[in-house]
Amino acid sequence: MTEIGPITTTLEKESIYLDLDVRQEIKRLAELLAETVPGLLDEPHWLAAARDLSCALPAALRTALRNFSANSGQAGVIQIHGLPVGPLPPTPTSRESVERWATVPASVIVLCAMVLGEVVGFEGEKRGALVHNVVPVPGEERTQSNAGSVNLEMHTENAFHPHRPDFVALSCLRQDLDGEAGLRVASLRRAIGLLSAEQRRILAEPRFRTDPPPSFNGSGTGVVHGAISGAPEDPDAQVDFHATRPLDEGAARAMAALREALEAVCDTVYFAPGDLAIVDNRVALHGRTPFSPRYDGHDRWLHRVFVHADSRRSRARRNGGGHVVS
Ligand SMILES: O=C(O)CCC(=O)C(=O)O
Ligand SMILES: [Fe+2]
Repeated sequence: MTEIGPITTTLEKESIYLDLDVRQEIKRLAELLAETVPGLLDEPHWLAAARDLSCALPAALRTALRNFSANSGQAGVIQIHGLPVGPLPPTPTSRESVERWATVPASVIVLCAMVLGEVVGFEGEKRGALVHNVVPVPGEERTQSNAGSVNLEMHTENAFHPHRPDFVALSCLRQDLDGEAGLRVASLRRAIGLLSAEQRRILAEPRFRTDPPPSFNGSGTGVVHGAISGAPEDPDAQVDFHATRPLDEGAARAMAALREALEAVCDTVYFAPGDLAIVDNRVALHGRTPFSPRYDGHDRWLHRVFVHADSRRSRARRNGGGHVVS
């Protein structure tokens, strides 16, 4: 049986370094999937093949992902290093960029995501595509979207949505040349102990409102909700520091304290090509540092995939039982 390198479960983060033979096996499976008819990521037949092949991933990788899905740990994020990328075209620069073709890197992220559950897209976001390109877009620099390059505020992904992703997978195809762009991740599991009982009580009350982000092109409606919910000692988070508004002064103070606590425990991930980070969107928030795109074909390029751990829950919002949530 193949082995993988050290699994470090430090308080910092969980990082997995793949051995050469494991990497070769993943590459073989990704190439096989990339060649699977019709070679289109959003097709049910291709997705079925991806699901089957994800079961054939090297056991050590599957084990790490399966354990992460059961308990994402204090950090709420896992990093896997050394995945295949292959030759790349220039980094796209268009708005709403998505991957529709089953390339090797798109196949890799879908294979890993399928171990955690079902991949999903949102009708109001990038036309429901399952694999998104996270790239800087000219003219979008100052937007609070993943096409921007100013500081991207910490957020629960699609915080307004009742079926927001359970996991957000981000893989790196190309890193930014200046090494400035970092994925920021802050776990509520680490931050919760920094808040008073009174702050936690307020945060759990429906005193916050979140509207859909700009990427949803104005579709969807806002919701009033608690910023934290569930087990008091290990709550879920539902907050976007750009899109969520406190509805009264007490809520504003509690939200500011939450922000400070999350900042105090925040970690920054600087990707290299072949790195994959998976954020547990229930317990960790993420954002991005500012950086300086050049739009010369060599800019930072990530793929992004959303996962539902239990896709049955969103069935009423998935037309025809497909992978796109309304
Ligand atoms: O660019 C990044 O590192 C993360 C951007 C982001 O929040 C996202 O794509 O969901
Ligand atoms: Fe995000």
